[in-house]
Amino acid sequence: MTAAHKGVSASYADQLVMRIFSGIQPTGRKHLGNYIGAITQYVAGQDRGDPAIYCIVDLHAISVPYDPAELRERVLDTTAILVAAGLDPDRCVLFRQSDVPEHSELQWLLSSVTELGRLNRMHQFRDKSVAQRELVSAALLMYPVLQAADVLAYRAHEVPVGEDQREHLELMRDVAVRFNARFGEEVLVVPEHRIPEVGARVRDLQEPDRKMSTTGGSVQGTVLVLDEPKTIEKKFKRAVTDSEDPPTIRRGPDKAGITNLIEILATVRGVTPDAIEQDFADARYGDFKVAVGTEVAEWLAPVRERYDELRGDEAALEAMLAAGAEKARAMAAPTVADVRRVMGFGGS
Ligand code: AQP
Repeated sequence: MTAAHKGVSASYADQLVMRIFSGIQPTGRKHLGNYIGAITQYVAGQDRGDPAIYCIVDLHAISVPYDPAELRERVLDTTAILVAAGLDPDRCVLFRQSDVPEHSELQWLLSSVTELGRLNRMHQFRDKSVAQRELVSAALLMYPVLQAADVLAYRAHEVPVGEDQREHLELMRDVAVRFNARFGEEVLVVPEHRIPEVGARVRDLQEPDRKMSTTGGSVQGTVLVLDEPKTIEKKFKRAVTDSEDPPTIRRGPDKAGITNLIEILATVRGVTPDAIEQDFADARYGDFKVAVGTEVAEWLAPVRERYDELRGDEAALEAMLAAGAEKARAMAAPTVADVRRVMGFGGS
């Protein structure tokens, strides 16, 4: 048993190897932050996970105002992006959350051991409820409990996410610990998060003090996976830097824009940020921005091309999701059965 498995009871640790779980929102507008912070990690996880389980979280999407017809389309967009990026439905479990009702059931059951005050204090809830012009739904408040149910249903050990999800991960760990203590059996596995060392927080190119984001960012500062290469290059050319004199390509707390560009290029090249600083030691900001833009555009081009091929065949995407849901249910159902048993539901 590794340190990552320390929350696992002896019986489950014996049965399980390394289950990875992560969820992603159904939007057709996946950005470079999602791509670096999550999707590239998902692809790498396929070789480590046994299995790696990836869920398109359409139930989460209804926590803010949405259009039902569009939701269905966006699920297919996201499926196509993930497969285009390298997810292989034969090597991982890829499915739509609402196809597996165990998620909703477990959410309700876990809400009984979740502290309301803690949900009220979650940063994402506070930010999104303040920004919400229409109804602030109870679903927005309950979002982290559903997220806990997503992961705990699979007894996953590892959750690859970006830095912005750290608080939700902590809550889900506490829910698992509290549940096991309350019902006296190690039914749930306490998961660990896996946050990448570089690229955990890709920043908006125009407002580098904030994360690149689907809902909160600037249009010019948000690089979409499906942007045309020319658009990507233009967005990087206009990236905000700083006024250091002489201009220096180095990371630093007062250099959010340049630090962001260094980390992005390090991820694209698969090298350390130090190596990027050395390579561009004598470069001017303008040349550096052009280099990053060109390399990111080249990096994403095959994903966009493959996406176009896949997105045209909706029946194939639906079949992929249905097969994934079947595999997912087979794993989630035994956990929910155990949870129900220890909570006192059903006949003995
Ligand atoms: N800027 C980011 N840098 C690194 N990782 C990021 N993630 C999100 N933004 C960044 C990670 O992407 C994963 C999937 O996110 P999601 O599609 O489920 O959407 P989200 O978490 O709600 O993030 P968005 O897309 O930016 O939407 P907003 O900000 O509008 O809520 C997650 O693992 C996340 O950590």
